[in-house]
Amino acid sequence: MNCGYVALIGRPNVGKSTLMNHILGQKISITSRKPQTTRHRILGINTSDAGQVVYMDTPGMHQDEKKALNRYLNRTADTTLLGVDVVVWLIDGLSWHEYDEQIFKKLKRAGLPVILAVNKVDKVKDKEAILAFFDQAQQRYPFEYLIPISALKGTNLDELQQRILQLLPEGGLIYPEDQITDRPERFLAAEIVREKLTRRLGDELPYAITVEIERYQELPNITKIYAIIWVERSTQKNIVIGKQGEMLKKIGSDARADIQKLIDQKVYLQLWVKVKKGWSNSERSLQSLGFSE
Ligand code: GDP
Ligand code: K
Ligand code: MG
Repeated sequence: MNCGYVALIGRPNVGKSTLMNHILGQKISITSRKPQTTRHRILGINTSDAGQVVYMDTPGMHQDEKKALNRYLNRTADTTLLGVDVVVWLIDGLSWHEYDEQIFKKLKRAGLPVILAVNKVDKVKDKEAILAFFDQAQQRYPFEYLIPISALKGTNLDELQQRILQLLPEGGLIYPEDQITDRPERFLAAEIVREKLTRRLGDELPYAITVEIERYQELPNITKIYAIIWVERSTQKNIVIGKQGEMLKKIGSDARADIQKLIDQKVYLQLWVKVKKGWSNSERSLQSLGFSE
């Protein structure tokens, strides 16, 4: 069998987390229309008779290095290429962006086998254009394979997985065959709460939010989860809570449904909103909130 590590890389919002979730058939990595949704490196492990593929989902690179949170995200994205066997580079649309030029440079240095996956082909009408783009891409970099996919609809994901397996080294399992991620359930629960916040709140607010699980109690018939939603200002707290608590209630029930699906057990979820001034801009607050690698 073939076993190894695969880095999923590409600009924010190209669909890296959506791809990993579709392949695993579970929500391991949260997704949204907004960049910076993924903040942590998360492993998704897919084991079959043919072998074991360990996907590494990563946050994209972020421009504004003044913020401590962005520096953290960039460090995480930067170190991902160390130690992987294969790279899957996702792009969205048939053109290169400024950000992609940085990726070309990094890949040339790393010298790893790379699959170029053009994602969101469900939105592309002109299929001929994809082939023309592949011709042009191959002149820029010696890609092993070029595959059009839809992470959302599942198009060509079987082919993608077969190609990945072919490129992985022969060897034994890296993780036990029933393990699907390296993150504990309480981490995934916090991420699901953050996904609902990110999806329901306006464009800027998600960046000021982090979620901390204060208590995670696994009882025989129910799992009780007590979470704190940290924001940076009291005005943000009011928005998260909403009129008569409506917003917080919606976020709680969305999150509870997804966590129940994930852990396959009844969930009681209690959410508190608290203010910690400037948490995203302080290395020390980041550490105390679990941002460490
Ligand atoms: P990431 O930042 O690269 O991890 O991107 P996400 O996985 O969070 O996806 C960003 C957005 O693109 C989300 O709204 C996804 O639903 C959407 N998306 C991802 N894959 C596809 C796809 O194949 N087709 C379409 N139409 N949308 C997609
Ligand atoms: K995103
Ligand atoms: Mg992501």
